[in-house]
Amino acid sequence: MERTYIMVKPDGVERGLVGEIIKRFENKGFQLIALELKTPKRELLEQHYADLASKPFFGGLMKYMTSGPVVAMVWSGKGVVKAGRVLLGETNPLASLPGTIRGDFCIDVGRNLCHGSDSVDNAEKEIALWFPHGVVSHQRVMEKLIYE
Ligand code: YYY
Ligand code: MG
Repeated sequence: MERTYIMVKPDGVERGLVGEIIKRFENKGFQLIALELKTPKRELLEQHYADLASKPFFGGLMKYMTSGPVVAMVWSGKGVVKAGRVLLGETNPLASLPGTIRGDFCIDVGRNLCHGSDSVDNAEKEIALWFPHGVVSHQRVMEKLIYE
């Protein structure tokens, strides 16, 4: 089954929106297969955001992302990478539709509450980075109620 890496950023944890974000993925029918509250070191975040290292906002992004604990999660399900990005909304919250997490709960791009992998390949890389000891999933009893 497809997997994605979803992270509640420090502002989302601080604002008490962890449950709200989890609820949206649960309501959709996706399965939570790993979760950890972590205070990541800058080195881990530099690896996670390696493709953005040359961007002018990179310093601010590192400061934001190391400002407090994050909630690291792995979710699984059919099409979960793309659908997870739809649940999150656009990178810029002001361009995100109401009904999405960023559309409903935030304004600035540098305080956009949550992260979601942008491709299946990157999802697997991010899962390996954030959960180096691996992730085990179990077969849900209710699977037949979600998938035809
Ligand atoms: O995948 P996503 O989080 O939607 O956007 P990315 O282009 O990967 O950028 C990662 C992260 O960087 C974004 O969530 C906020 C921050 N950022 C920023 O602060 N300013 C920008 N102009 C673009 C991105
Ligand atoms: Mg991204």
